[in-house]
Amino acid sequence: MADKPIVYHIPVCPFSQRLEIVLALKGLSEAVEFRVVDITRPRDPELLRKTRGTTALPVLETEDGRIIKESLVILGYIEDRFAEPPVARRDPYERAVERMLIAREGPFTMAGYLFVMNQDEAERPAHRDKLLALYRDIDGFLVEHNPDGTWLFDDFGLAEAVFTPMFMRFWFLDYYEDFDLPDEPAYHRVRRWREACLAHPAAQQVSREEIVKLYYDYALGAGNGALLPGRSRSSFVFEPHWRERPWPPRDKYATRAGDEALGLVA
Ligand SMILES: N[C@@H](CCC(=O)N[C@@H](CS)C(=O)NCC(=O)O)C(=O)O
Repeated sequence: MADKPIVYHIPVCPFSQRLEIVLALKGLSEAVEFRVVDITRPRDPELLRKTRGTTALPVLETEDGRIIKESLVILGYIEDRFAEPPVARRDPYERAVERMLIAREGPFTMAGYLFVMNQDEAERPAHRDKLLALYRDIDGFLVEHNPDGTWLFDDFGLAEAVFTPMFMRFWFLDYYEDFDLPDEPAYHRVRRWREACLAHPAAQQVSREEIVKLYYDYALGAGNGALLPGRSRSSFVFEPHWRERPWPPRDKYATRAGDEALGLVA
């Protein structure tokens, strides 16, 4: 029997970062053991047995070997199990409001990932419009529930822990798609929220440089550590370390850098 829960995770994964943020907010980063999985290698059969064949991470294994999947479900488990200090709202109505915002994370995540993985330049405006519409929707929600504040409520809470890792991953859109929020009133509230989320001390597990370099293959259409044609290494490999690699080319529709240009081979 383990002496604390184990989270199997891919270090740059946004869904795992949600858990790291909530534990950091609670001052309980040591309450869970994080075990790193290399997404570019075949999955350990023992872990596959535990997950009954599914490969998506994070997965939490309790001390007595029971398995919990899905980052939002694991967040709920952490919140219930390590209740003090709370990160989720306690008041039933406020909790419902928090959940309504969190319910938007799936379409938001999907729109950003489909945008970065798009390979058809003619489709760029449609992806941009779709993501902007989702940002406007979040802006409207924040204006409705806390027009003059920064956070959804009075501080960085559960909704912020869910969205911040996505705001960080979407640095790949700034870099590879030249995407930014327009400087228009329809985005002012969500921009204020996003900037405060990005700067919060409990959410500094990854950097823009790390994300831009590791997600290069997503920008060329290959997700989850898959190998692109002509390449022998994924941009998600652990070695060489991302700090030692050059910044990838930004013009993803014109240039497809190989292993050497990306600093993936010695
Ligand atoms: N809905 C899941 C998504 C998890 C997910 O897609 N994780 C990615 C890493 S960021 C993954 O494990 N990819 C590898 C795979 O699916 O085999 C959650 O919220 O936990």
